Amino acid sequence: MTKVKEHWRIATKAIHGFGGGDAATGAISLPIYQTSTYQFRDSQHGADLFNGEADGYIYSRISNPTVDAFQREIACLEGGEAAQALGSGMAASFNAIMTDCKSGDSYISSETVYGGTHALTDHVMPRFGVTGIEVDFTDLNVVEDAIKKAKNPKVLFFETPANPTLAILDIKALAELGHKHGLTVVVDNTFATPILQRPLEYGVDVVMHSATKYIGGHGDVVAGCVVGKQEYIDRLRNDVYIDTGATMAPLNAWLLLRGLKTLPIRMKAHCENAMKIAQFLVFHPKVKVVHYPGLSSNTGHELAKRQMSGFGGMIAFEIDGGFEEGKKLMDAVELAKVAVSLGDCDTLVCHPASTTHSTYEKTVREKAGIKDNLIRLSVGIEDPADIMDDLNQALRVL
Ligand code: LCS
Repeated sequence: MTKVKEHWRIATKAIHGFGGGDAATGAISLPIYQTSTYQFRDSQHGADLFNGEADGYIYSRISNPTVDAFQREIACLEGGEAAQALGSGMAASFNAIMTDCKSGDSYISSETVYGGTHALTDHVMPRFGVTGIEVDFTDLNVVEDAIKKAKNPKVLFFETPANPTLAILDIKALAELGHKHGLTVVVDNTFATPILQRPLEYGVDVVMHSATKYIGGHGDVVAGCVVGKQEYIDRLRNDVYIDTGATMAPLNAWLLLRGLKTLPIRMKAHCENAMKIAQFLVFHPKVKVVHYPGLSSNTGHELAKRQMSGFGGMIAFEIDGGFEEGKKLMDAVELAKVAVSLGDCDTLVCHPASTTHSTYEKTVREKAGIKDNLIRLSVGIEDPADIMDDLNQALRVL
């Protein structure tokens, strides 16, 4: 076992932050504890585990050693006291919001979020009597107005960089605003990862991820997690998670632990490639606008420089044309894979208006900056020249 040191740099934490392998055998690669249940020593031991007088494992929906290791690792990387692993990013968003919202309460969400998160606000939460209000988070006055008008507001929720527009939001200012009104501030840190941005350091209460993306990194896991204070994670577990059961499988926790070991070097490669591709797209005659926080022309550039240590691997760009041209471009790429999801080693490209963000009503989508001609590119870690060649030949069809 490894004694984790607070002062370690992030790349060391990514490898050792969970505290090392298996204490029982010395195995450096932690075993996949592929078990649903655990044998009690006797009936009193079982009773003690249930009434909290003994520590240990009961049932893998409640906890599992491989999943616990992933939780320690992601908490270490985000700089949080504790974490809860979940079966998906959507489960993470739902659990994070429901920890502080019950029927009759409301939350304020950024209007530019992943399409599934918008759908959660638009038609799932109302079924629980919880109202989600989506507004433009780039304007703090608009956010404050929404908080003041909301009935029993409890949570402020946002993504930065945002899916799919890459809009950058001011984490510190929004955390202060949320706290001024007594709200729990939750940030979806999926696009940045803890390698590039650690929102807890800017005062937010809770960070969540779709671990399906960069954390896993290889397109082979669907998973999520929530990181925060121990007191918050205890409430999330006891009030929502345990009895709704969006559990992470032990194999997935193991894949994520493996993915995290290379997250720092993968993010470096994603950032370098994305910067090159963004600079190439800026000068392409078929591209009208490139949204990449690394470009000095981007409205979020200065803010991104303050709160991120790199600009990430996601790019959005507007092509010359509309909905049909967007789809046409998708049909012309050869190396890039036309797919939803993001953060894989492979370059993935999608047309948000017809896929990931089709959950939005058209006018709401356009107000959120997700136009018909917007293309989202998850830049992989292939040779950037090959990605450029592919985009170049595909853009020629427009
Ligand atoms: N948060 C963000 C920022 C996301 O991009 C996604 C998924 C989620 C939460 C939900 O995570 P999941 O349940 O899928 O693990 N984003 C997707 C996307 O843009 N295309 O496909 C999924």
